[in-house]
Amino acid sequence: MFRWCSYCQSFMGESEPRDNFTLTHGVCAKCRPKVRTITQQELEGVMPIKLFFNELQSSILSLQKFDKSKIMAEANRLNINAADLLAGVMQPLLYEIGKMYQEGKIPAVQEHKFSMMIKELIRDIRMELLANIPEKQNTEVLLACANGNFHEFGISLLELHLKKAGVSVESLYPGLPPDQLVAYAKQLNVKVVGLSVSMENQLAEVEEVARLFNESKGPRPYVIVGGFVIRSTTPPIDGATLFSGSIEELVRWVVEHLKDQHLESTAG
Ligand code: B12
Repeated sequence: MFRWCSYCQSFMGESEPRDNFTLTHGVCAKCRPKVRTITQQELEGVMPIKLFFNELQSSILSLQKFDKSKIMAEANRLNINAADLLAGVMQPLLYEIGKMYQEGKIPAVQEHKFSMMIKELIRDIRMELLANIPEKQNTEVLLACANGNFHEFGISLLELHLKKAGVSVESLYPGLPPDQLVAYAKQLNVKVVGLSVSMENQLAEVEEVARLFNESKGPRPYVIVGGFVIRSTTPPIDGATLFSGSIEELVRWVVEHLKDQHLESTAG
């Protein structure tokens, strides 16, 4: 579920069950000290955001056109910041769209049109959020879609959050063949490679990347794998960390691991 603070309307991240894509309410750490008992506000504060989500969902179902500026204006009126809009409204909507399409409730064109709008939204938000963040010279993290994966929004969202946290990130999509990705990561000398997998058949590509890093000579990065498939149970991959946590947990994980010494390949 996607939790929103009833008091300041900030997105608090995901909670269990992870396969439930509805919005729910809570109290964020900043507001918690001000709140002594559960009030009507806690129950009702997130209602306008839920309504906004439901209206967007209905407009997808009724095959309406998406008006990006109207959506942004409504998010502004509701005091939802740009990063929260993407992570806490658009992300669950995308998951819902996947379900609607799978159940035959909407045609593929509707999913495509919504995806085009999200692409533009991410571009706008990226410019706004990252405008004042200076670029570092060296790349610390390389994010890439697994070879054959065309689902780019996951890594775009992670890139935004990592950059906001001061991490220097390069993203690649669509993915590269494993040998080329490994060569490029080594050339950049990055500490972390994050790979995104949306479908089971892309897991073999990621296993191959981990294997090539394991067998390469000299320093190698941490390999971390996430994405829609990894949200459910996936068998372990030798040389890679499977990550199904929230965006905030990922940012903490990366920042922590950037402090480590470079890993050495097992091949020495
Ligand atoms: C939008 C979309 C598309 C768009 C992608 C547009 C784009 N430019 O990205 C288009 C239309 C191109 C598309 C194509 C296809 N899609 Co599609 N798509 C989706 C949809 C609706 C949303 C995906 C999305 O953006 N979600 C929002 C992002 C933010 O979430 P996310 O990717 O999960 O990322 C989050 C986490 O997983 C994590 N994360 C992601 N990556 C990483 C990486 C690291 C390192 C870490 C730590 C974490 C992490 O962090 C993110 C933030 O929380 C999903 C539905 C769904 N349930 O996901 C289907 C879905 C993924 N697609 C699906 C399918 C089948 C396809 C197609 C095969 C359809 C077809 N027949 O052509 C093609 C495949 C293309 C390909 N080779 O990859 C299936 C996959 C089912 C499966 N498991 O096999 C899904 C699940 C829909 C469904 N229910 O059937 N798709």
